[in-house]
Amino acid sequence: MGQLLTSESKLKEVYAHPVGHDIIHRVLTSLKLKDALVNNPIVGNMRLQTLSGLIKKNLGDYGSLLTLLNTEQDIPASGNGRIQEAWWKEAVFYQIYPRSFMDSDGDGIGDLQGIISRLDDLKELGVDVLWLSPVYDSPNDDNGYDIRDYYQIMRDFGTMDDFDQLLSEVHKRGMRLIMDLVINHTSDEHKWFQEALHDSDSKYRNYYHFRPGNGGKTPPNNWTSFFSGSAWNYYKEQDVWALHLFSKKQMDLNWDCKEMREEILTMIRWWLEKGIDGFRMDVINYISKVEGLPDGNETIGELIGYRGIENYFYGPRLHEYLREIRKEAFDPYQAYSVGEMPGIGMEMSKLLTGDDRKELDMMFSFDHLETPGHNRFDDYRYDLNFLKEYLIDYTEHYGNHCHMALFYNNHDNPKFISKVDPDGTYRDVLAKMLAVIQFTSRGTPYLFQGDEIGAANQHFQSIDDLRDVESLNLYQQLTEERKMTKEKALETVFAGTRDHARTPMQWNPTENGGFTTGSPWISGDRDYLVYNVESESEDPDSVLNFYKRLIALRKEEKAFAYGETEFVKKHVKGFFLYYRIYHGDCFFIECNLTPKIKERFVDTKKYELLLSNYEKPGNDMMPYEANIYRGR
Ligand code: ISL
Repeated sequence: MGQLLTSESKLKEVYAHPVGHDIIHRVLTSLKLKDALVNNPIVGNMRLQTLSGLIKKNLGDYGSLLTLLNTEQDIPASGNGRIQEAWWKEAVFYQIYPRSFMDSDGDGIGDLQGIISRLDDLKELGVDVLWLSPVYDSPNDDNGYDIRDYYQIMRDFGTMDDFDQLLSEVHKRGMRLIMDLVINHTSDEHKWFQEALHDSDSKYRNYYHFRPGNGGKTPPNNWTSFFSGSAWNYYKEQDVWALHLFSKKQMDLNWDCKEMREEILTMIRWWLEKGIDGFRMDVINYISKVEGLPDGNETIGELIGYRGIENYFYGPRLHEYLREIRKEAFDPYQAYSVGEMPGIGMEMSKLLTGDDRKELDMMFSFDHLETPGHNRFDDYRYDLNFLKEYLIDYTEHYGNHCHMALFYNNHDNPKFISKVDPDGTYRDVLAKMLAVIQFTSRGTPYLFQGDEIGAANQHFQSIDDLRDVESLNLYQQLTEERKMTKEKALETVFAGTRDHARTPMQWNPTENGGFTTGSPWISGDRDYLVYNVESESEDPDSVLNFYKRLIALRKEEKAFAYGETEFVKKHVKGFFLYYRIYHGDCFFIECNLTPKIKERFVDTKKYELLLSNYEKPGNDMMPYEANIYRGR
């Protein structure tokens, strides 16, 4: 890349750097400003030093940021060139949260036999690949994202025989299965951690981030955990600290330890040897930490909400470790990989997923899940114009060597549809319109269980309704440390709790939505009486049947996976209009992003209507109307 960036560098020079680009883009977006501002000569020519003086906000020592930038010397390849075809660019993925999907034995917890019993439903929907949230042995402090034994199945979910049966049943139906790979941390009950903690001479000490105790006075650095409080546990008996970015029982692994990496690679190969088709990699961008684990910048910590993040969200050896995993474990099995990467922007993503880079196949970015200035725990109305801008930006700039993951929901977020339309007035049409956008944009669609029936947020009543460690810790922090009233704290927690996504899947209108014959580990409200797979299967106008038609259409036409996209009137707010063009085939998609009736923009009378979320498009566009046509 050449020249190193210093405090003398100009803003436009920083913006030209992939990491600089993504950081500036993030800051500008959060201030509701456009990147074009950097093209303004006065702004673009401003030196970093001047800028930090001007905003009169003590940026503190931004040396760590410059180091972060200067560690990345590569630039993304140009996005031109032919798009390479791949099965995963054409596939429909479906995420299963096993604990809440289907219970086969009445203990109130979903399990592997439950999943097997529902495979035909998924096949009929048109799903090609299942992604299972973790099913490994775990004490469940974070519902399986705290793994105690990578080689065992969680007892609640069944046995390894059940797993083998699941895998073979999936393959029998011509589908694929990918597993969750949680290798940034293990449970504190993992035998490596236990040995490391109890024997300071054990080789496992170096598998984690241990630091001397000083009698427990001050943690080794100021980093905060994503689940509230300091990122360090103090172990009194051993007089030692250990790092955990997530819960107190999720201990971060030390990826600079070669022996630890070897063990992880062996484990990955063991699963691939069984025949699974790949992995979704949990917070994989956090694995490499800056040497010495230096303190986090206070200002960045305040802005982002978590202190220390600049020291690990794009660590110095991240590329090296990803390449090692790919070469040593994935490639020999042609395994597929999608990385969960909070905080990674588009240019950095190109360096992590470009098909020339030999790192990952795809990544999940979360930048579209909240509109600028909001976070997950804010109670607000999501403006779909932001989603449109985000998709246009990726479609126009991600290039042909990267492929986008298209999703609205997962197990870590309240329902997207409820952010847009909190009282559910337009629930069905909106669910269908979002589906149209997801399945006709360029990228690979990922459904989360329940998307296909239009699942919405729950009406939780009390803190006892929740189970998630993040929500419970936050509630405690808000009421005890920040002295918020219980009502206010509950409002905040309910707005963002991950438990909206974790209540039982709704299969039929019987008690507990047919999820269990027992008492479910977490309860939803009585929404299952109307929104459930069985009832929706029988209703031709249901969200579920709409999804089936839409998925079938996407599979018939390669244009949706590979076609070029031509946006129409892209600066007109409230509309999302585009053509998808591929080898002479052309499709037109029109969406009204608002709950208002709007005059139609493009004359579509000459086109052939393929799918609509209203009976028949009229002269005006109805609230959240979405149509797919063939023609031009
Ligand atoms: O919920 C968040 C923190 O406030 C998200 O940032 C989330 O934790 C982040 O996306 C990482 O998620 C993944 O790793 C976590 C686990 O709790 C999540 O369920 C998982 O998806 C730790 O393993």
